[in-house]
Amino acid sequence: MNMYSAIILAFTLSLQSPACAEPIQTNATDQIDLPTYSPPQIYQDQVVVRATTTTQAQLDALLPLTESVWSEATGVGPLDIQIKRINLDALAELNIPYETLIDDLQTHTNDRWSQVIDTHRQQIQQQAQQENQAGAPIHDDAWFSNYKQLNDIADHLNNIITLRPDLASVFIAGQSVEGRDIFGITISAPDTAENPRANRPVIFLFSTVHAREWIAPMTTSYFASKLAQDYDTDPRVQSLLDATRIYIVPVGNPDGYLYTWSHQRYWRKNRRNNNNGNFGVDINRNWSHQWGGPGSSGSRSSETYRGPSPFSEPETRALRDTALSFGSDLLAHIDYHSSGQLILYPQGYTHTPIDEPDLTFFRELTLDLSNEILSVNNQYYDPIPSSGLYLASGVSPDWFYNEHGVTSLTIELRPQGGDFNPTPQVILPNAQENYQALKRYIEHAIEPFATWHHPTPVALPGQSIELETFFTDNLESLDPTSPTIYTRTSSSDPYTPTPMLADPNAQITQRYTHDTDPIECGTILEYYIQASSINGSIMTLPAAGPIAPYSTEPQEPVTYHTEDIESNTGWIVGHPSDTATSGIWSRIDPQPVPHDETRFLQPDNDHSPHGSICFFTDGIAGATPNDNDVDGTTSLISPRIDATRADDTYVTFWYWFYRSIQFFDVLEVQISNDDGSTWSPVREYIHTGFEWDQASIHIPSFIEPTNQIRLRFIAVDAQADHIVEAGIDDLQVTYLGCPSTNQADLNHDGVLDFFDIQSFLTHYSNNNPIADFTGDDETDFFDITAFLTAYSN
Ligand code: 0X9
Ligand code: ZN
Repeated sequence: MNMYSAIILAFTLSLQSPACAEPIQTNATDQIDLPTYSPPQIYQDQVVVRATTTTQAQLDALLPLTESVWSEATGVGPLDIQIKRINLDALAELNIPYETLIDDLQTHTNDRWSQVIDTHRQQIQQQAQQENQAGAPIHDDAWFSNYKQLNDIADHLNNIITLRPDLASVFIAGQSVEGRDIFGITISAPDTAENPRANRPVIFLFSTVHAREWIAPMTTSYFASKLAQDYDTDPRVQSLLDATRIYIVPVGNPDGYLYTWSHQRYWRKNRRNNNNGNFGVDINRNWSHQWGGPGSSGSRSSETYRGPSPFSEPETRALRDTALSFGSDLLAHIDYHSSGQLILYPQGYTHTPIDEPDLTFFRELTLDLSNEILSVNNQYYDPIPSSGLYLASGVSPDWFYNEHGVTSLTIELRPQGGDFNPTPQVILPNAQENYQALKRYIEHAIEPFATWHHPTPVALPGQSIELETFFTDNLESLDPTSPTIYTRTSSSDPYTPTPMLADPNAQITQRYTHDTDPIECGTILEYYIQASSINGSIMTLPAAGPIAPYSTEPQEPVTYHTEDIESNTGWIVGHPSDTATSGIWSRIDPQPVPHDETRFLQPDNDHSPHGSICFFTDGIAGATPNDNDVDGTTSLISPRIDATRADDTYVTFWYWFYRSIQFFDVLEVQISNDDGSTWSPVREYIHTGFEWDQASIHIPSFIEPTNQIRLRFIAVDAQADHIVEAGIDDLQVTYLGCPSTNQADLNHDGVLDFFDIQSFLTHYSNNNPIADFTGDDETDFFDITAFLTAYSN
């Protein structure tokens, strides 16, 4: 062990003993007297606009004119920028259209400042009244009714450790450029002989490496006091804190944070003096993994200046060293930012996705967290890879995940649009919804060695299926030879054990598979999985093993209604409530519109392998991307669907969605069971995938099935300068069952009749592969003969 690790180790050990916890020292000169302080009026004659560039040259000319980029994404297209009003003329000269978001930045900032001061006054009064009765409680929602200065945040943590030294202690992660302590708090159940703290794995959370993101330290401060408060009353929190140590650093960039209170509300970086009058390094471009790559700047004046070398900044080093001090105890990490309502998983420096099965692991995890958040205040957080937002290199999760195999996320808090000044009323609901997600995140992290199994895939009659299961080493390592599957096809038989096959390992997740024997229709396969750690802990999936196993019954998706859009079978474009003036849905072979060198915002082709037509919002390319896109709302209504043939009827369809900006722009899907008189919401697509994506909707989950079902697809473009493109193709209606044995029973109703002939002829004339009865990839005369032969049997 070198000297350095020895110090780290000693430091870590000291954290484990709450008796050593000294309160965080605050510096009175760091505190502003809110009612009397007047921040310098430096935003006079500045505005925030959304400028839309169409070429890299325009963007290159634009950036030097800006004071700061507010959008999460810097790229050609719409960009939110802070800019001097006098520079707007230059935008006009550069032919860059813009729309004003904040007309007078100084007034806006002053308005918010007065809000903070008014709330502060009220709070002081309330506190004075309360303190006459009792001391400050460990957690008080009222504290979250306003933004708090650095010292207040330190006091908040100090209050927690004073009231609950058995649960919490504070620590210093390191010092900032200007020498301030980067403080944090550890929350964990009391240290006991049976469950020593030192054995518990660590969840590491930090926030506010970007100074202006004021909602972030409020969120993580909420976690600290709320966890401590809930420990006594909420068994769920108790078991989480029994199992882990939660380390929270609310303000990763204390110098910058103070500077946003005292000098520049919209300061982002740390306060490094870069000389030449330039200050600040972006701490979230200063981590070593792929440092210097795309989405970071080598220019000292840039908002995303990466610093002279990886970990050049003491703030980044403090967070890194804290993480390293946990060694292999570190299970999971989150870096909280604002804004945009996003749950970002690795990686950020490249569009190349991470390897499977980690990718599936992160997708499922973040979708789950998004649903947790949604359940609290109905706020949607988009779970996407960070590169889906924009490329950024030297960001923290890339380091945690790629260099250390630690599950790691960036969460962009409220609001949805890029405002660093949401009103103080947003603090509490934002914290509450994220607290809900945090609890789930910790639960995912602490299974002894996390294992999960996908919902059993549907077995096709007479075919083998691949069952898969996943393991993530947490506290203990999986014995790689141990995963075994136990199967049987009759409940009176014993189970047969078979070792599962290991797939090549990814960074954090190991996948094991088993191919079953072919399963006949009418047979039920029951199975469970067992594995052990190298320490001998046994994990059974599902937990009750042979007593309540997983089961699967072969079922085939039986498609009895197909709409390939090659002919119009009753689709309706338009609804009285539509407002779109352009970009109206039409049946068309879409014309390609490039987004960048490799991707299209409007595709070259429809989705069907045969044919070329789909529904698209206009679908003509136009002179610029913003021509012929949707402005307003436009509705497309499907033909009538009969959903009464089976209990579980699904509609699947392929959709395209592109939007140029995170805003209210969306592709909404609604469902009706009364032929379009009334509509209920089904889905909202907001993520740009640059490809056709398949959606599957289980009708009974949304509406009472009838034979009068219709779907309505509404493309919404909230603002004319946004680009929105949407497409729909290949809609099918399907149920799961054992299929009819006669191939000519095309509508799968068990009878051969006129409807099957009609269906055959429609498919035949559309060259639909369903009409390819001879299976030679062509629809020709021989298929008619083959159909008639099958029909007459
Ligand atoms: O740019 C950042 O550091 C984060 N966004 S913020 O608006 N808070 O500055 C997001 C980083 C996420 N990573 C990638 N987009 N690659
Ligand atoms: Zn940020």
